[in-house]
Amino acid sequence: MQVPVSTRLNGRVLVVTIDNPPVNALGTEVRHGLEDALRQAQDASVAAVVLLGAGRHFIAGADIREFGKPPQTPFLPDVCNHIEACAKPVVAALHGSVLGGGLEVAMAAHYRIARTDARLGLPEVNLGLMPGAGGTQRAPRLIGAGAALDLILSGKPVNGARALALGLVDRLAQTEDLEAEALAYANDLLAAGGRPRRTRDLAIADADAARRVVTDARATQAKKAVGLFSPHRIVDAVEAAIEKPFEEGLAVERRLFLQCMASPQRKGLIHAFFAEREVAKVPELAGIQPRPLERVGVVGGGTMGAGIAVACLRGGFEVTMVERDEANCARGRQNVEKLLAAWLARGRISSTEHDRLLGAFITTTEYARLGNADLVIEAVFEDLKVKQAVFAGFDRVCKPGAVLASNTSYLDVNVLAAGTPRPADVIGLHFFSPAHVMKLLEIVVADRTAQDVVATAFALARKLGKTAVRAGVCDGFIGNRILACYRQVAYRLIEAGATPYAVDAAVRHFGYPIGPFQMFDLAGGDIGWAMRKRQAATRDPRDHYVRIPDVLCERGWFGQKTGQGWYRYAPGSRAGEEDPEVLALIEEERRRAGVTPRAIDADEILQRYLAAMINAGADVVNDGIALRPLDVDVVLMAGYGFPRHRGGPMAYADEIGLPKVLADVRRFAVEDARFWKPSPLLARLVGEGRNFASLNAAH
Ligand code: 3H9
Repeated sequence: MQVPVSTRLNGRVLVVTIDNPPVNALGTEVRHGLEDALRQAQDASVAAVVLLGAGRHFIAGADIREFGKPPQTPFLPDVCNHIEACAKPVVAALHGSVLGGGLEVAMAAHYRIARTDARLGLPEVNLGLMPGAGGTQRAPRLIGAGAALDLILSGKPVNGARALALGLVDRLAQTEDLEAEALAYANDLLAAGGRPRRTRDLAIADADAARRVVTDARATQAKKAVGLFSPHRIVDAVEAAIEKPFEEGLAVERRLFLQCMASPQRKGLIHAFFAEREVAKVPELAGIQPRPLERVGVVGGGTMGAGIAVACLRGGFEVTMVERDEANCARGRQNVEKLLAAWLARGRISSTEHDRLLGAFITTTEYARLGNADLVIEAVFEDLKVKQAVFAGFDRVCKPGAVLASNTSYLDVNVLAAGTPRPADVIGLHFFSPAHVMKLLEIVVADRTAQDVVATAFALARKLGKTAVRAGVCDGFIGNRILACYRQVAYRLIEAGATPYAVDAAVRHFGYPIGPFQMFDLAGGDIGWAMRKRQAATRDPRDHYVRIPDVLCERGWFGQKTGQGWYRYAPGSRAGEEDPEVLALIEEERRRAGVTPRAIDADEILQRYLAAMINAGADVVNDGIALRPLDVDVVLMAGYGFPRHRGGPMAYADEIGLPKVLADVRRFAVEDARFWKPSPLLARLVGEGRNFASLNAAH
């Protein structure tokens, strides 16, 4: 059996190595191992201790998999206190991730040496938590209350050089050999008669300034972290570091940490963390090697094509963009240059990087230039005929084995594949706009797509830093198919009596950054209108159809780009104002449809909106379009703004209970059984007393 903590005496220095792959998380065995090592350090032969992490990281934090289970001794705060209490100097040698509990261990050590590329941070807030092993008490003592609050509230790590400047570490390693340098540091300390230097004994610099920092942070979080639990507890804990003796501060931290641990937000965020990693594990791809991938071709230089090109350039690929004529080539190039220039201006890339990326970019009108591409992506107008013409071009010029991808958001990838003599190479890559920013990529696997093509798409996503989710073929795949359902509910709600502003407010209150009507205004109403017009001929006349969005579009009110949509926009402003004219139009349309408006409160708005979303999510899983409920969660969180702290709609449904969701759907079905059809999967799970998580676990 592997020992997660080993010790070895080097001269008079006890080298303690934590080796708990993949990230040296501080699980129970590691905590026991550290306690044993500290006992060994009491031996007279030991004069100093060096703490090291084996592999790529020092320690990435507490073991998140243990959260929510009965806690096991020894507890991490006690282990940290014991490290700090050690009578011999303890040096922490830091590389890779030094996160959460890992940084808390390091701060409890007496001295710290780090590699410049180490990543030191307290990211607990991203998991709905706060540092719980002394971090809120030791960080302000080491680096001051302001820097500590920045580190803990942002959750963002700093590198070794920044950590040195902050006073979080004492020395930077000058060579690759961190162990040798840490040993040398320990021996230097011993030679100079160095004693343990305990963080707990440090006074917080300028307590009055620290108090002002806390007051400011509290005010900022009151605005920024509305509805979130842990950020406010973090400010309270840092305040305790200033106002109370160390032991009392630790007790405050412990109490608040346990409150965070018990909150549903912690559950939701940790589900999000694991779900985002789980989506990359597609069972059918085990052991399948991706195809080689170096050169990418993009057809279409509009907003989408340019965003995809920039994402691919940043991912390290050479990109050839094809447009139909010189004018469009120039426009495509300009679009790409604009995005790169914006990154440069914001410091996201250096000027060297900017020039390198542009150097890897070619525009051309000749399809033949795609001949050496390993992957081609079409990002042309969302029309089957247009896309089929592009695929015919691919057939002519692409080398055998090239992956042929469509960035369609709705169209049938099977039909596109059937139109080429190489259907096994065809796949859907549904990027989200703006494609160089949005994290989500739906990988749409058609019936005849080869498995190594799917593996190549996942490899591409990894290189682009995107969260990829496998989706099957259907109208809208995972995300847009579900969106189509809850968008309908939003329209029905305003027809029935709610205002768009009340719907948006309720959805924002739930945790979305913006409401659906704000989203429609942002995306532009014309696209959905065009689609509704296309679908009009095939729409079942028995389906209830809400005409209100069409009425707005008929007036040319497409949203932000026309200055008027569901909201009214002052010239140059993106902040919409409520518009009495829109309310009058809605009123008129209700009269025309014979609807007597009724009062609908925020609870009902959310019940309907979320029930439609969850029910559609269950259908998507039931039909095999999504592999698991967690895939639906990731799509809606990464691409559609569903609040992460609620863990996605399926995890949220588990939280409120599937019987309640099913009862809601059945209750609404009494009014309109054609729209509200309980998902067979939802009904089956309720019948079996199971939840969506049980399906995630079954994979
Ligand atoms: C904390 O410390 C609380 C304390 O203050 C108080 C306690 C009392 N535990 O991300 P990757 C797994 S809270 C368990 O793909 P990368 C991960 O699931 C913690 N498992 O690799 C994956 O497993 P699998 C504060 C963990 O190289 C594998 O490791 N710390 C943990 O892209 C590889 O992960 C954090 O929030 C963990 N802590 O990124 C840090 N971390 O292979 C969270 C990872 O089965 N971790 N795993 O799918 C990270 O940010 C990234 O994992 C890291 C590596 C940057 C370290």
